[in-house]
Amino acid sequence: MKSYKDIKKVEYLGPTSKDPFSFKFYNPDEVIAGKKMREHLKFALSWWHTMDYCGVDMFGGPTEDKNFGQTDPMKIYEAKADLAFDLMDKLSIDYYCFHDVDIAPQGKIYKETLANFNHMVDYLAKKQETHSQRLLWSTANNFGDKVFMNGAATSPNADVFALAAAKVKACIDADVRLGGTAYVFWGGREGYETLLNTNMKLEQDNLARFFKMARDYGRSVGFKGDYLLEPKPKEPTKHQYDFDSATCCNFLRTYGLLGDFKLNIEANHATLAGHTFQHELRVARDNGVFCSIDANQGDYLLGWDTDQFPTDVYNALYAMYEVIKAGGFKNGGLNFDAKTRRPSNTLEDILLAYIAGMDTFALGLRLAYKLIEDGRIDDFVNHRYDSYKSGIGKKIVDGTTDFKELAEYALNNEEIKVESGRQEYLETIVNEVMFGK
Ligand code: XLS
Ligand code: NI
Ligand code: NI
Repeated sequence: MKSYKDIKKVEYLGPTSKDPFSFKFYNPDEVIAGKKMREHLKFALSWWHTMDYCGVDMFGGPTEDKNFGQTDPMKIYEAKADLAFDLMDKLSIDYYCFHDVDIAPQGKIYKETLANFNHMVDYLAKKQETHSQRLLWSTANNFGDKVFMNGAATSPNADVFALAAAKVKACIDADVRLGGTAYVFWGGREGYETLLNTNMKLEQDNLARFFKMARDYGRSVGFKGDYLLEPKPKEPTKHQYDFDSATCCNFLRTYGLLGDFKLNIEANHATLAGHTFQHELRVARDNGVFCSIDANQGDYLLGWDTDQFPTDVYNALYAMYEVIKAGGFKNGGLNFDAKTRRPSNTLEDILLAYIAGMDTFALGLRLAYKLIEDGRIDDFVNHRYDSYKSGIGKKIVDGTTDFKELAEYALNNEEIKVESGRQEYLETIVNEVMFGK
């Protein structure tokens, strides 16, 4: 396979199909709970993994060629764009996400790079005229170039801070042009290797200054979407400032950025932080900052961001449960921040990988609704806190008691009956919902 042009569209053939190039669970226009599956899931293609990544790892060079038959640098990137839109058409994917460096060739100096970028933004705008896909979010790669080795907005060098700002500005402009509804700040190298050379307070203050200027610029040019932090605890730096959802919430609250800023939660980053994906989503939901997802999965035996396509249905179910409870995707969506394994080096593998990820989240969506309709889990959680609905518990919740009264109450309370958490039973319910008839 040389391109996606001549292949047939991937259709929904249902769970009994053995055709590898069909969806078994994702039926884009099927309505579930009043909304089409494609609107519930808002799938997005990640440009960097899909159109650029060539299988390179620390031990070896490319296993794939993604120049798509072209040699002129700009033609290579135009070919990538053509192919990306064909691929999205074939897979019924409605959105895409990119870093500035993913979509256009690097120039010798930044001026040239920016001109190349703007050329490709025009090219994408043209593609959008004949295709239904839209940009979901863009982001600046402020970590790859050597000038960012000490960070970007947290670099000790103000010239680097300025360059980072220029790159974010260009991406926000692209967002406005291409209809993007979010702008993502993944921390890149915003963190530290050793405190021996780091003024953490100044770096974090500068990061907040950077976010505020980005927000104000975006609003001044009509960007109405959400600004998103993408938590990650480590890699590339030893300690990333946006460690996890809770750390990001604290940062946003401290610097008065809540409202404009929300979160893009990545499954593999949650694992690296020692949390489940669901935990990170729950923290975001409870703090009113849930917006978008970078769907992938890690390997529990490996301590880095392996960015595998998600195939774990339990995690997809728990993730979609949180998404539904958070009111669904609005400005965000579900971007596959995932790449095929190094030996899966053909264009067919990319198709198969997306089909796997999309079917997994389609199952997650279907099963999450089943679990909610079943009602036993929600009901259990609800009743578990019954003691706060009347008597002393209600007083605690209403804020109408104090330690004096509580101590008095405890003294006169002769027998405290604490109920079972019933974890094993609840896990069985999930299995029944997943595998029962
Ligand atoms: C890296 C991040 C990155 C962001 C976008 O670990 O996941 O891919 O999603 O910069
Ligand atoms: Ni990501
Ligand atoms: Ni990642």
